[in-house]
Amino acid sequence: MINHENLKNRIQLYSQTTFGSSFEELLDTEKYVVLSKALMENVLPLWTESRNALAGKRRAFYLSSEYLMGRFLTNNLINMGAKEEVEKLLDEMGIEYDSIEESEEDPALGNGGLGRLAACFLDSAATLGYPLDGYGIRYDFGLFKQKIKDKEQVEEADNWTKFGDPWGIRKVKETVLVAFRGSEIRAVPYDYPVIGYGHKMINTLRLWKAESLEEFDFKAFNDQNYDLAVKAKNDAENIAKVLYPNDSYEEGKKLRLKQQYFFVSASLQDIVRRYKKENNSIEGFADKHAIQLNDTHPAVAIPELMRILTKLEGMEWNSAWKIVKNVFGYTNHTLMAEALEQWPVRYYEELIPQIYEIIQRINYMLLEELAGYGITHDQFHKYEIINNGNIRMAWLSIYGSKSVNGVARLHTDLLINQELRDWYRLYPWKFNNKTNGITQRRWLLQSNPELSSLVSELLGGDEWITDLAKLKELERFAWDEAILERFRGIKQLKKSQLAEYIKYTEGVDIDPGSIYDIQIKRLHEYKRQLLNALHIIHLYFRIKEDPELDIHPRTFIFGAKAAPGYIRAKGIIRLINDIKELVNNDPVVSNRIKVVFVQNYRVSYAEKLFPAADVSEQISTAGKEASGTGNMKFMLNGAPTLGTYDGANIEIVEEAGEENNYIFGLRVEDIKAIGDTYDPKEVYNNNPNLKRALDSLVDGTFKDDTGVYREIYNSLLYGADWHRPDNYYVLKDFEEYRLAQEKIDRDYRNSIEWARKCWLNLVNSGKFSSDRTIEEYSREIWSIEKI
Ligand code: 26W
Repeated sequence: MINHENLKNRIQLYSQTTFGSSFEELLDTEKYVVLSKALMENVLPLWTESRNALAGKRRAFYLSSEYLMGRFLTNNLINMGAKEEVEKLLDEMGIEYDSIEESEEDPALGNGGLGRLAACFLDSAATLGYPLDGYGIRYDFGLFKQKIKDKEQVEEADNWTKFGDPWGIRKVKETVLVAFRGSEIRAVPYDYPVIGYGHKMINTLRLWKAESLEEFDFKAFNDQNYDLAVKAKNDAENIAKVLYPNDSYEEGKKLRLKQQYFFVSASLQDIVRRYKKENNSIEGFADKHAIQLNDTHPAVAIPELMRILTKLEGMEWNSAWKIVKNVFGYTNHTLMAEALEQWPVRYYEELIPQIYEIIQRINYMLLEELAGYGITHDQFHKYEIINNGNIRMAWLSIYGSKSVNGVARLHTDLLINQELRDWYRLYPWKFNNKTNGITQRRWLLQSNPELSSLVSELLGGDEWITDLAKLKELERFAWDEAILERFRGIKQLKKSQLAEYIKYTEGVDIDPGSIYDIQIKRLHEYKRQLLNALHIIHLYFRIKEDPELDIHPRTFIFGAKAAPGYIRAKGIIRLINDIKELVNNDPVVSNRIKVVFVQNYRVSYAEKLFPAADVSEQISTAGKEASGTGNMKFMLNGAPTLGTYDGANIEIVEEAGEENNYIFGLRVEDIKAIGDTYDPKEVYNNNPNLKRALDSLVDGTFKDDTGVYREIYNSLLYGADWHRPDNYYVLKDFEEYRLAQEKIDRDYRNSIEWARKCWLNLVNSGKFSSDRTIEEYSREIWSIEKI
């Protein structure tokens, strides 16, 4: 498919014209840029063809402030079906592909689950042939890079384009202007190809860069006012400068509001402009477009589309509203109250007054509608979009959309029965569930080629790559010991590879014969890394008092970034690193258990961790994790879940069997039932193991010069002024967690039985392909057809 001579010539040409020397002499990062640029030529024809095929068709757009795409090169090569060819070609030139692959900066334009979900969705839509394009922000700096220094998280800027951005095409001609009060900003699009697996369709991810209308004020410069000379430029560029590092905590920063309006306005103007090129009237807009709001971050799209339709297109308010209500869908990704966006009215007035006016009118319309339903004034506060000086973005999103969905069954049930109960009563037809999924292309085919080969061999083909439900046909091999042995061998290999990488990146020696027990996700109290940590402390003391303790060696691996302002989360990172020092440096204990904290957890690190896992830690407080998607990546790579009845864990064990997983702890109904009667001190006083572990936070076991361990200890036993003691039931769930861990320790020793559990997880993971999720969105919300 790829003409070798041609590609080689292009590679040499780009090497010379871009970096001034031959390809062989370039740095790996430069080789990456040159190779990618050269490959673009193989992408363009299909990309153009795919765009042309969209003319007149109904299409969907995904608006998201975050995309965690992961590295492009390998993924694009695999999806183009050209990876082996290119590897061979490089080999002929005496160049190793792997080091080029590893030199690519991992673009971290997202925080966690929400951003990675967006990336999986784009991959699935392009693969299945659905017309779904993404819109977002081309941040100059992605999520901070994390280093651990003296046990603590240190943040560094992530200049992800410093060696170039070969997959992004700057389309200056399609620049649009975005108006804020008193200033206009240029939004310049960068297009990234989203190549479907099998290379049959290429969709587009369009990310906007913020630029200034005026580059430079010459007069100010002449007057030696250098800062002023570039002020307009800096102010404009600051809008897309950096991704806000908060995940599930809303901070209400003006610049963040500017980011939201900036990319939303640019995207909608772009969509409308394209539509008008093909159509002479805007009336039919809703028939041709579905726009999905990835959480409320792009919710300002609702009043912005109203503005465009009424003020620019001259439509009547009511006809415009009909269109708006038929175009948008809203996905909710969290039940955490502190993550629900509310913007102070004064920010809107100050930055985008033209939009605030429209929101006010939408709010009046809502109240009139409520009155029409016979809802009395004293009930209005439950629904008001503008309430108490704030704009409630979730309320705006629900009112202005035709569909509202949660991301796992439990999550949607909780939305309907609790958080959004009042809205559900009003518009039951809007509510629906779309359980999340992940793309098997990146999370199995790419990250675990060895297991992929075994799967293809046993299935006699590779249809599973685009039809994950096929895996179910492999269920019968769960009783074939020869196959289970091969499966075990692959896991062993992935564990050795990870051990080598961890040695290289973290300098820690780990034993591939130990159980790899992995918890990788953002650091948050509700995710309860602390529960895991306390249990390790407990094991430490157990081994100290009984060095002969009969346990299988275990390696506890953590990866997590904390929001820079989240003090307690940072304290937990420090604690884990303190435990790591204590455990790994103890000659008796370190032969039995080890602790690793992988620095700068990100997509490319994740690709090495999931395939090597023996145990998947999914231990959030029941009712708090909307879905989780890491849980699915572990399952797909054959790791049983140690988890609570929360998010998608419930559906995972429903598919794979409870007997093949380790479920423990309080359920949503239990938490409801114990309510205010819960007293963590009682639990603490009655459980010596727990008491000993928890006391270590304050008894000098760890040096606590900042007092953060004392603060964590107090938060569990006494609470804080903003929450009750042990708000996340860490102490309450400790004993059941410990017992579940003991069971894992016993079960793991029967290696065939264990392999069978792992296998049954793998073969039952079909439901969790994002292909399935995208099919559901396409059919039930977007009403789009495959091209
Ligand atoms: C405004 C601050 C902020 C930033 C991000 C608040 C909330 C968010 C996201 C909604 C947090 C998030 O990523 N949620 C995760 O979404 C995943 C994809 O649906 C789910 O699998 C995770 O359970 C959920 O935590």
